Amino acid sequence: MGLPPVSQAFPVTPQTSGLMAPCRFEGEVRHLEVVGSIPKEIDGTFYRVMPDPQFPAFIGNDPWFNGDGNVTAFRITDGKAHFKQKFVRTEKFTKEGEAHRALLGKYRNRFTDAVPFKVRSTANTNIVYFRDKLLACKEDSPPYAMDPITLETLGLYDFDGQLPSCTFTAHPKLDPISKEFVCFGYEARGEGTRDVCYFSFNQEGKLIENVSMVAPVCAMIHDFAVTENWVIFPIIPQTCDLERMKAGGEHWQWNPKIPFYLGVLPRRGARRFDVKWFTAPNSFPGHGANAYENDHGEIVFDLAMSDENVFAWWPDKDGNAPSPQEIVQKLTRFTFDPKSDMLDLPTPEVLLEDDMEFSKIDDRFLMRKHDHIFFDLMRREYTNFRSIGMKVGGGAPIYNSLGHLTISTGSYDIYNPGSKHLIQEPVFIPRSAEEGDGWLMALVNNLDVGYSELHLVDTKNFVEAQAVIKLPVRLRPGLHGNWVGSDELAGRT
Ligand code: V55
Ligand code: FE
Repeated sequence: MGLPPVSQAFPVTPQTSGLMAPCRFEGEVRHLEVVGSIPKEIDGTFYRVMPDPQFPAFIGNDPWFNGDGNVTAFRITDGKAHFKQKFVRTEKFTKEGEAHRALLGKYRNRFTDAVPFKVRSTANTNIVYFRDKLLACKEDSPPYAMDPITLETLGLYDFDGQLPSCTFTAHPKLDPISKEFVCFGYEARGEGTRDVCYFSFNQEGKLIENVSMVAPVCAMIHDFAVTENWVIFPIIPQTCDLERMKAGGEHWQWNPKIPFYLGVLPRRGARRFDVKWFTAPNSFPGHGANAYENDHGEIVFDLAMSDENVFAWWPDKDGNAPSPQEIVQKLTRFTFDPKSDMLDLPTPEVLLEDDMEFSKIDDRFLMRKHDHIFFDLMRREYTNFRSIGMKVGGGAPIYNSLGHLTISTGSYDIYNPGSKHLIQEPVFIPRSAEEGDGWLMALVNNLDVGYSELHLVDTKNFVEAQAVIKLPVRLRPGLHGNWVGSDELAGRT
């Protein structure tokens, strides 16, 4: 078989050098060094995943988004921290391991693969706990299930044959009250299709909602939002064209000519034609913080928004893309009546002018009114770029601080881990029943020493870390993670 040649070394490109050099480490380190102290009441596991290519790609300019999912578990108990890391055994990872080389081609373009794949998932975007399993998600495929203790891959997961879509979002949401697992898939009937499938599972794992819809365009729907009565689908103006893919081109192309579409569907008992596609001027919807219904029955939806194409490595048809420094995402609030026949959305309110992303709320308030939002923040003046030895870039998001916004009071706290430190998505760990009372935990890249650290910050004392947990390795920038309390894991044997 004439496979395309491939190097055994990663190219010295922004995607695979400096901070972005692949980590590729699997293993376990018990009793990590702790500077400061971890409160004994914290008992659970912080799971996160990073794209981390096992092999150098055989196609040029492979984006960070196409790396193999490598899952990290930080077990925190009795004031101690333990580390475990394992790649998801996807079909891609396994076949490439057997062949000793990359076989999967371009991001979400099977026409460029060296051998056929049944499932192209890299399982690299989010790691979510549902019932007794961890689900390693990539939005182009069903999830892979993993054992939450050993991180062993159990296999592709189709919810006991009930999964009604070819694809599964990387951002499913668990209703903290009903424990319903609210999900969707786009390109749900195959690549290039405009079909969107909304579905949910109850606590027992039974499929209880299943609606098939058609979006106005075939474009990326990365995150979504849920309220008590509605489901909301923000469409990123990155569009797909099957003919372009067949010609060996990119799955995505930025389209500045289409509006920002926001699909709104009743959450329960909806039918195919109940979806309404609201519109706003062309812009880029990033990750959501939360959505809820206010006293007037309006939807309040808080998310990161940008006027620019945040995924600049997929330019428009003329090759135009912003440079990374031009891209600013702001915490933005849409308030609108889902029953309105006026499909153009009212102008949103900008809650913060700072460059931010990766917001988290206290998950116990998900789908209901929240008052606290935590997020990653970039204040360029906090970072000593000249003294950071390690190159940063390659498409990974770069943030240097954590923010905490209290909406009712307008109070805004900032935690900065240091002038040579970059910070990844935080998770919130609750302490009392009060919304937002607890800790944030986030992975930090200490570019001074080249290793990674976990910072634990009390939300009531956002000035300095309560504990800095040191790792003897450098982890790559990752995407998403979640905190799973030991009480939630206790159900399993
Ligand atoms: C995102 C990440 C992805 C992806 C699509 O952050 C969207 C958004 C890591 O892969 O495939
Ligand atoms: Fe995401």
